[in-house]
Amino acid sequence: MYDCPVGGFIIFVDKNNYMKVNPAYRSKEALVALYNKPLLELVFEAATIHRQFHNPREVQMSSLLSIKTGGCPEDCGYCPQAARYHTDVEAHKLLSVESVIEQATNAKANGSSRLCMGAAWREVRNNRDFDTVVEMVQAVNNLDMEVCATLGMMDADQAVRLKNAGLFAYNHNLDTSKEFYDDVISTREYEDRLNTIENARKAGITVCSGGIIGMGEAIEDRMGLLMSYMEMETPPNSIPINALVAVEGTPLENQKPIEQWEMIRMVATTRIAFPESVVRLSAGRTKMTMEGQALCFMAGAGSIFAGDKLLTTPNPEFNEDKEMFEILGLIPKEAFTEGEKPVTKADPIIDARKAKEAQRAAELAAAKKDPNFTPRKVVVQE
Ligand code: SAM
Ligand code: DTB
Ligand code: SF4
Repeated sequence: MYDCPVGGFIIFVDKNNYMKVNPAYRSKEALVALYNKPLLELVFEAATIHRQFHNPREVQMSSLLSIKTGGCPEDCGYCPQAARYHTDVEAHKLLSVESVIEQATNAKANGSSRLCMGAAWREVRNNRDFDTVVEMVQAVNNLDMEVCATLGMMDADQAVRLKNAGLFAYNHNLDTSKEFYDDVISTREYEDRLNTIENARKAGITVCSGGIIGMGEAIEDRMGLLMSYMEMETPPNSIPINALVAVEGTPLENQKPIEQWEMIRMVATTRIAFPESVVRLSAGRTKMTMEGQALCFMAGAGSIFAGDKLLTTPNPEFNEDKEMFEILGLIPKEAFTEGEKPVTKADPIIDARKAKEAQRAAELAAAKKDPNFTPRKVVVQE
């Protein structure tokens, strides 16, 4: 039961009456008609649904952390991290586990209950870097934060390994409709993305998948994206809605910014179509007013990215968001309200490596005690 801050009336949330997809909007035509409804009617319908399935005062603060930046071999037309485009993004190798722990701890102290770690990879590879990411997931799960990762394509075994490390969510966006997709990306197929989402789902990881508006697509494409989720056996637990951040040097650099009304419509339509999912108001907030964002929360947005940087592009300042929460009466959402905290299990690959390192360290310490010990000479070639 919630004391609704907006209408001032009491709403009962029937947790037994969950509805993953709204049967009234199972076709693209129905979704397009919904999206085009008079704005305030659309927002009212969305707000009504939102209150039946979620606490309207709670908005999750999530922090994004780019753990491996730039130099990506893919050609996603929106992305400043693709190596082939000349943008200001400086490529950076994988962060250390210690640095991730430090940044996660700060994010938690500032009210974030989820950390989303992003890597500019085409796909996950079974190498030392992936072992390090597994350690990062273990460490952040130990901080009692929801751990989300977005690492590109991943196979079923890799998904299980991440789940065992304590991964709560995997973010892998379809980005747009099947029809418009080829206008934006050519180096990986829509089907590849669906497979990765399926691998996360099968491993028991919650799915976070959404898209970008403002790339030159039609309203039918925005609704086509939602139709792709309608057609899944289970729709995503979270649906991030991003407005394109047009970055100089990318093929989409000259795209005209969308009106914030379009963001509100997209959030509201997604909310109505998928009543249980968390709709995440994601990239593009720097171009929105507080009033525009308020309408998104009214229409069912249940999360924002907090902190002055997304992965590589700017986001509103932390203090601005703090003030917005105070003015609108929003409360940062606690971790694990949408699912249980995963249990971190031992990882055989990491444990074997650590055992080997410990053995080497012990051997070295013993050798140093030997009076005849002389360190091996390292020959540096000119
Ligand atoms: N490399 C991984 C992948 O593509 O799956 C993970 C990181 S990627 C940056 C995550 C998502 O960020 C993309 O799928 C896209 O939806 C979003 N994104 C990237 N650049 C963006 C931009 N300029 N504006 C809005 N969203 C963007
Ligand atoms: C998502 O849908 N949006 C976030 C998160 N998932 C990983 C990423 C937005 C990135 C915006 C461009 C950048 O900062 O590089
Ligand atoms: Fe690479 Fe991901 Fe950017 Fe595409 S969106 S270029 S896969 S980092």
